[in-house]
Amino acid sequence: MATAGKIIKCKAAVCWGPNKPLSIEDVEVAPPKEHEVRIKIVATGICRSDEHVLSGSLNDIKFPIILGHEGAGIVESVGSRVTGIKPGDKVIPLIIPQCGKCRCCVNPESNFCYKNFFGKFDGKIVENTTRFTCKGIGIHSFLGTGTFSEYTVVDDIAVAKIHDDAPLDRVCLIGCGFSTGYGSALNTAKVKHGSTCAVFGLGGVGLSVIIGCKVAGASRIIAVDINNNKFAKAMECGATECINPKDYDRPIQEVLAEMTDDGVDYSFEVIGNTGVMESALSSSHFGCGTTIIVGVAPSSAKMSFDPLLILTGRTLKGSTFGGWKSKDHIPQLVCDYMNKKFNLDLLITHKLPFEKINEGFKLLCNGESIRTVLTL
Ligand code: COD
Ligand code: ZN
Ligand code: ZN
Repeated sequence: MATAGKIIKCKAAVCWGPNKPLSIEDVEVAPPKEHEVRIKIVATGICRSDEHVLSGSLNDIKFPIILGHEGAGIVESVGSRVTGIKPGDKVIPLIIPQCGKCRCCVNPESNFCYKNFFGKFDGKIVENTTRFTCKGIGIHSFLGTGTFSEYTVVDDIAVAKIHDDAPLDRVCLIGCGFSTGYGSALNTAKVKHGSTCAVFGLGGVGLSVIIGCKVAGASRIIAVDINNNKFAKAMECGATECINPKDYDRPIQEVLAEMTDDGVDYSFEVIGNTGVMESALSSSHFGCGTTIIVGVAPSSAKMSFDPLLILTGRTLKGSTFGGWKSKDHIPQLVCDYMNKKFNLDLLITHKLPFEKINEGFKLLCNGESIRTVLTL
C-alpha cells in the first residue's frame, strides 16, 4: 500500500477527559513497529465500558484516549516480524491478546494472557508507547484497540484474521459484547442440554448469554431485569420467560426457586452489581448449581455470602471475554455466525455514521439502544 511505512493522517474520536463529548479530530497514526499491525477500521460497536470511561466510572484511565474496542477492519500494513497477517486481510482487534507463550496461554483452561490490557488501563500497547498523536500530544488507546479511529495500530498478538467474506459491520460485535456473553454460557458455565438458566441483566451482553444458553439447548431460559422494555428482545433472543424483581415483594431467588423446583442449574450476573451477584448465587440449585459472574462491579465493591451456599454444592465462577482464547477462537466464531449458528444481528438496534458517535453514546445511556454500530 502507498501508505505503508508512512504516518497516516485521519479522523478519530478523541476523549480528552471524562464527562465531555468525544471530539472528532485529525490525528496522526504512526506506522506499525515490529510485531505490530496497522488497521483501517471499517465498523465498530459502542460497548458499555467505553461509556464507563466517558462517564468517569472506570478508574486509572489515562487521558487523552481513543476509546473503542469492538471493531473490525482491514489490515493496511504490518511491521517487521509479523507472521500470518498481511495487508488486505479482514481482522478483529482483540481486547485480550494471546501471546501463546505465557502460563495462561499454554493452559487450555484459561483465556487470559500475561500481556493483557485488563486492569492495566494505561492505554499503551506492548512496546509501552502509543501510536496516536493529536495536536502534538500523544493519545492513549483504550484496551490496546482504539477502534474509534479510521486507523489504529495493535500488537500482532492482539489481532485475529477472520474470513474474507465476513460482514464487518456485524462481526465487529464478536470483538467484545457478543463473545463475552455467548462464551460465558458455552465455555464457562458449559450449559447442558435440557438445563434451566437464569440471566440477570438484559443489555447486549446478557442477551448474548441468552443466545448461548439457547445454542447449548437449555430447556428454560429465565430473563431477569428491572426494565420491562428489555423483555421483548430477550424473548426474541431465546428467553422462555421474563421476570421483573420489582413485581415481587420477596427476594427474586425465592421466586426463581418456586419456578424451577428449587433453583436453576445455571445463573448469570450480567450487570456488575454485587447484590445481584448474591441473588444469582442464591438462585442456583443447592446440590449442583453454577453461577457465572460476567459483570464487573465497581472497584471498591465486595460480595458477601454465606459459605454454606458453596459448601452445599454450588459453584461460583467468573468469565471474561466468554472464556474464548481470542486469537484461536474468534475466526471460528465469525464462521459460526456466517453459517447461522447464532444471530447476533438481533443485538444491533442502530447504525450510525462515525461522525454521529456522540448520538450513539446517548442512545446507550438512555437505554434506547442495545448496540449501535458505527461505520467509518
Ligand atoms: N436487577 C436486574 N436488572 C438490572 C439491575 C438489577 N438490580 N440493575 C440493572 N439492571 C439491568 C438494566 O436494566 C439493563 O437492562 C441491564 O441490567 C444492564 O445492561 P447494560 O446495557 O448496562 O449492559 P451490557 O450488557 O451492555 O453490559 C453488561 C456488562 C456486564 C458488560 C457491563 O455492565 C460491565 O460490567 N462492564 C464492565 C466490564 C468490562 O470491562 N467488560 C469488558 C469490556 S466491555
Ligand atoms: Zn466491551
Ligand atoms: Zn499469553
